[in-house]
Amino acid sequence: MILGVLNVTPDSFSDGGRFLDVDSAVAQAQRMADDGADWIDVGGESTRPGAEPIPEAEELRRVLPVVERIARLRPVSIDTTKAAVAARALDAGAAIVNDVSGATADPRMLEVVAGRRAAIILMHRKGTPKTMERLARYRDVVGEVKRFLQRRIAAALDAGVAPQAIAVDPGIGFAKNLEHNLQLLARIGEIAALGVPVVVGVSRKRFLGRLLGQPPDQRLEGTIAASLLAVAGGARIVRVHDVAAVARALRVARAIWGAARP
Ligand code: HH2
Repeated sequence: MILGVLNVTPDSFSDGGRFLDVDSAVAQAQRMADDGADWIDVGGESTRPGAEPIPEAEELRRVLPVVERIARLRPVSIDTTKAAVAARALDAGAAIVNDVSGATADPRMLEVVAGRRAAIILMHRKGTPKTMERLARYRDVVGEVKRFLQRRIAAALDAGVAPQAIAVDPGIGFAKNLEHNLQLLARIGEIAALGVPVVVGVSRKRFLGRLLGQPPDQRLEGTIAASLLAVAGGARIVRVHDVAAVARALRVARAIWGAARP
């Protein structure tokens, strides 16, 4: 499945400032839906390394009008770590919360998701966008990420979130260096063994730039290669900006995987 990225921010690392007005955001959502996105992920606060946090009112001002207008096109996930933003977005038509803190940043997040019978993506990160770069230290990155996600699944279940409404994400690029990202992608099956759908977001990320020496707008081939291999390894959902290209690549890959089965 494909989760199309729609950042309504001035400062996201690859599409910041492009979809700030509601009409251009809605047009981009429509394009992604036409191109094969199964759902659309709306984010109002950049999480790129070093990004400044923004106040709740500003995040709401950016995301709510967009969520309201695109919820009819495709299911919408709201990319936020704030329970109040999640609550308002769910009330405006979103169906899923995508929390890059694994629902640790706001103690009310799981209660909000459970109370509205919504779904949640629990992502692994360490620290915040301001601090995460110096926290990229692990003895066994896959084991640590897996244990964190297992604890967060248990917390979500305890709060009353339905088991079928939980997905996890290893958080590629969030307090991880190149080697950590490669390890997580190579061993994504170990995360999938947790038994809930795995989301992977590699789209245009810096580790691809490190490997290829390309700026964010020229990382499409890397995004496709890493997304396909993640799905081959057991990920169920890829979070991408370039929906049309990734959807086409996935169609070819699926045809080949289908032929391998008798
Ligand atoms: N990556 C980003 C933001 N949200 N959510 C999930 N579940 N997984 C990810 O890998 C992920 C995410 C960062 O990418 P982007 O939205 O393109 O940039 P920015 O945070 O600068 O808006």
